[in-house]
Amino acid sequence: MEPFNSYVDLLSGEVFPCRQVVVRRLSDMARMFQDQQAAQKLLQEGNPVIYRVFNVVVPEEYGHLQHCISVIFPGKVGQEYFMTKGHFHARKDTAEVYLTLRGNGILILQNQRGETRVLEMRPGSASYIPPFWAHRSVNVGKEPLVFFAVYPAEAGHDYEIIEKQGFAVSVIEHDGKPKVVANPGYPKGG
Ligand code: S6P
Ligand code: ZN
Repeated sequence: MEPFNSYVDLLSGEVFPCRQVVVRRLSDMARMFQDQQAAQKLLQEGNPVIYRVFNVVVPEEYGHLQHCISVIFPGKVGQEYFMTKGHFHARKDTAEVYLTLRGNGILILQNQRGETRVLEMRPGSASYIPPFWAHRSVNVGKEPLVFFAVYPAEAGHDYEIIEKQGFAVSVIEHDGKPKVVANPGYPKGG
């Protein structure tokens, strides 16, 4: 195939040209938030967009590099900040790099033993997600969190484990600041 450029608007995160945009609203992931009462209220008030992903389309084959921009909007469900669904890669032995372009976030990582790590996301942070770590990004700031991701094109996404069990930690606002807390719903022993 021919080499090509894409262009990123560093403020909005929009990619040009873009043939594939994923839009995640609260209704797509409402059960992932801790405060179900707050989630239901927000759903009734208008079902906000939580994030968008602008994908550059490349063949989903070994050797290619998938790349995209994610934009997580600022906001909270109860005290919990807007976040992505989070996933393992379907091919768990594939890594990923996130380069944050705008905003402030926390990247939650969790391995198959249920051990978690968190990394800060701010303009200029290049976060390395090694193979076998599930990942979820959380916008803890007041502006959109915009980051560029690149990963092996054959990696795929596995949302099932996270949909069932969630992550062992959540990020909530406490005294006006983000705080990483244990998730009471997470099954003990991973
Ligand atoms: C893909 C990469 C990101 C996420 C995006 C949305 O491997 O990690 O592009 O897909 O940030 O998150 P999620 O969990 O809904 O796919
Ligand atoms: Zn990923």
